Amino acid sequence: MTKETLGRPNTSNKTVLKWVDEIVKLCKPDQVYWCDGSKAERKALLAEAVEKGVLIKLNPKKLPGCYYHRSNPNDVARVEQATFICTENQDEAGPTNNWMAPKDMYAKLRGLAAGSMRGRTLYVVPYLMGPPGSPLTKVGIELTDSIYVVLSMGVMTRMGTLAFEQLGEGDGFNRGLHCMLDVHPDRRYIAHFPQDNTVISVGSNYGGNVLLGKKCLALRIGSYLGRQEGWLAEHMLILGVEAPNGEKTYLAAAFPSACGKTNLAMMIPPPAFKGWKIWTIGDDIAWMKPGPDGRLYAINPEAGYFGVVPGTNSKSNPNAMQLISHDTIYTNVALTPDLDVWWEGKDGPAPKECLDWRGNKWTPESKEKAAHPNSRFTAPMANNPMLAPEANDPHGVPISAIIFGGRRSDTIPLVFQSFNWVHGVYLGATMGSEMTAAAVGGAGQVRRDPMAMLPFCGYNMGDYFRHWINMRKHIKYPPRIFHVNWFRKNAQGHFLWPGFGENMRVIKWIVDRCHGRADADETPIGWVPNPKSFDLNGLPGFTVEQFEQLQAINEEEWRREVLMQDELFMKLHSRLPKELIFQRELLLART
Ligand code: OXD
Ligand code: MN
Repeated sequence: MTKETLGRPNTSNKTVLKWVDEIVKLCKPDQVYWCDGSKAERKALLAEAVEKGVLIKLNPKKLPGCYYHRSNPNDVARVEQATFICTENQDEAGPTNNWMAPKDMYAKLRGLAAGSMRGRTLYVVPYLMGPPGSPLTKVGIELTDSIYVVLSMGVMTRMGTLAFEQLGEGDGFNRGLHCMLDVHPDRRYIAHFPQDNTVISVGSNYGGNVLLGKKCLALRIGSYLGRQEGWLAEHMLILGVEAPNGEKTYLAAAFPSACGKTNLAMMIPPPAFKGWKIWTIGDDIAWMKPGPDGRLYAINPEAGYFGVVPGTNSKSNPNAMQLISHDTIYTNVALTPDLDVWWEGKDGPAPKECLDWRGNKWTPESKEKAAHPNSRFTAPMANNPMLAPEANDPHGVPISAIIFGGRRSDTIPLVFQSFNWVHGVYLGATMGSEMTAAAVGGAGQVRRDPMAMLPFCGYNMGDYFRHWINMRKHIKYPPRIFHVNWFRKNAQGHFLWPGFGENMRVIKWIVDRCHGRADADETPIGWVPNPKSFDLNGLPGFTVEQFEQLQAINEEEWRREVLMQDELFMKLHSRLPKELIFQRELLLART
């Protein structure tokens, strides 16, 4: 950043200029910087962040172009209790969201933001969610006093003057304000005003709370806009499956956080699948709209990945290991004396000594983890060796299958297919996942997380289900809907399925079903593969009996499952579409 560019707007859009002026008057920064998104700007901002101690430059021989960041230890994850949907009526936000009336929340946040940028710089960050020129793409502008946010938004979005060019003189942009304040949990609010297309986030500097294009705009505000405008904003990866004959089939898949979405999006097929390729389009978010040919088209609104680091290694995700070997920002991993990074689950032995994510000395004898379990990499999608070129296609890709999944040690088979769209919506709506030992509620307890959108749906979840059901009328050739579970265990507590690259076998059955090539058997819960239609070649030691155990449908467990599903349905009863109640009755009658 140079003195000449400081304070000089790179747009003449009057609405933008007026709004920025209002926020400057409120927050009182010492200076205002308008980001242009250029390489020179990034270089200068990185140097400034290093000088200010916000980033540490990592060893350029081992990790060229990589930087290290530590967040405040009280600020390491999304905070659902501080996340609000502020609609005129509480019923619009629904029982699964925290709610406050917009007027009260605006008053509270204006009070907190007032004068909060004294002595600081306010950065104006214009960005696009989606490829330039796509009918699905949205413009956002984030005003922030965090240089870490500016640098991360430069990776995660298409950031800079191009967003002002797309906006022109219009006022159709998301207004985002982020004030770090003193990064104290008592003053932390992530507030969404869907009716004003506005997000205000204060008191945090953790990615999921402050990179406002991601969860806030692309999911919470996006889902609200999607219902009004006839599209779907979903917590889904998008991948392209290429068969040896060149045929490409596109799938979208929703899993709750920490179920391996990024790994699946970047999966490398096992040796037995010679000639097959998986291409990544997105690893976290899909925006989907019916296209003129009657199919459902998806774009990934993001331009980078904000992935969980621990557990990433050359077995779980070799493509990610390549991706994060250069030009990556690491947050809250461990730092070695030679300015390399380390995390639990990385290839090779632990360092003899390093600094943990808090900056304290760590040795392999230490009881605490060296890297925070939610430590992250921020890396541009362009560096993914298997990035599909279609990720930049403004038309998006036609989706043939939608996959829902969760982490379940019992009851749920490896894979099954819904009978039809509404039944598929029911599978998504009743999705559940086991919480890990670290989560409140205790290990093994199943949390219902419909479509993996529980923390991200910007309006009443019952209306969201209705929107999903209604979308069917606008899609002539709807994607087939599947449910998967990589995590089923046997009575001894061992995983029944090897997972990782072997998940390709499930993906192949799904692709074959979409093209009418694979057989399936009808069961009370849906269509399932049989050992003849499911490819087990080249999986030594894996028997047909094991496959049958994985696919087993235990009536007792299913009856319990249906009763458990009721918990969420009761909460949503006033807005629950009757189609879902009928699906439940049908399932009960079949089991
Ligand atoms: C994420 C999440 O960060 O889902 O992507 O929590
Ligand atoms: Mn996510």
